[in-house]
Amino acid sequence: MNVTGFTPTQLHKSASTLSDSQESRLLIIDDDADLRALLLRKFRAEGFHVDEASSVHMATERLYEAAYDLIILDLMMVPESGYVLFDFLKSDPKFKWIPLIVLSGHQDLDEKVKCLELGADDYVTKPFQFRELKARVGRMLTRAREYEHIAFRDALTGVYNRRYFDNYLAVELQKIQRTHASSTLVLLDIDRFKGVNDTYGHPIGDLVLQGMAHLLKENLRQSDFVARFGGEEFVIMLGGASEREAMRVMNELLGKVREHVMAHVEDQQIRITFSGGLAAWEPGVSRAEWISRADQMLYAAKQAGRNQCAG
Ligand code: GH3
Ligand code: MG
Ligand code: MG
Ligand code: MG
Repeated sequence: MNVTGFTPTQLHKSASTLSDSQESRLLIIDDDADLRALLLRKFRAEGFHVDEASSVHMATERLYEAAYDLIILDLMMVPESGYVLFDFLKSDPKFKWIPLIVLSGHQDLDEKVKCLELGADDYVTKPFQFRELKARVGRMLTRAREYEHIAFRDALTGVYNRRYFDNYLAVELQKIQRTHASSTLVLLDIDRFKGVNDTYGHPIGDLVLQGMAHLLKENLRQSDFVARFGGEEFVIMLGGASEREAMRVMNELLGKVREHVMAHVEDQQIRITFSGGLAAWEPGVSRAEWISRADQMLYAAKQAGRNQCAG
């Protein structure tokens, strides 16, 4: 559920109602091996994924390797003090949002204030009770998840929003360029949607959008990605799918959407169709080009009479 690194796999799994520990990844940075072992054992027993680092240097390496949901940082470490990490974390957009709890032997007020001013979200002094630390971690993860929801979800439909999609696509494209795994991008646009609004009113239009998002989530795989691209357009990324496979998936989906009653108005059943444009990844394609190719295919599907997909 990492808001920070825009790491899709992390954000992806935070989808809805996970408990604090599930799928959350903590990084414990402390030069005290016994304390690390204790925290590792206790947090793992609570269901957290936990990594450890014994120095500032090792911590920075870990941070580039995995996306963390929360960091617990010891201040007094050798050779470099934990303070060194504040600058590193807070100056990088990938890391600056990761909740940071300082664990310190200092009871000193100046020290506490300094840490909070530098960007620590909480300060716990040693010796501490694990229960309290766990409660603070849980609270912080919940709040981060709430922020994440507001920032990256579409309020009407609950699927990811355009902002999240832009970040997702950037990271995903990098990954695909490395692995050359096939992946197909789909732009989907509801047909004659303006007519729904004009005939039945905006609230019914909203219901249709919600119904559409619901059908998308229900009929695509967990590993597929759905976002509201804007208005009555959605964008889908079918990971691992060739254009041919994607076409089969989308046609199946279109069949389901056609049959689904999106809303009832008096004795009328409201159904819709959509048009889809498909573009498989090709080496060398940029983000903008990829989207533009899907958009061209969408236009072709509309031109060909709507209620179909083109690729
Ligand atoms: P086409 O088949 O060519 O796509 O026709 P269309 O009517 O779907 O396309 P058009 O772009 O003309 O209309 C899109 C409409 O979607 C216009 C806009 O008012 C409506 N719309 C966009 N966002 C929302 C929303 O959040 N709620 C509702 N109810 N309507 C919306
Ligand atoms: Mg120490
Ligand atoms: Mg449109
Ligand atoms: Mg439309």
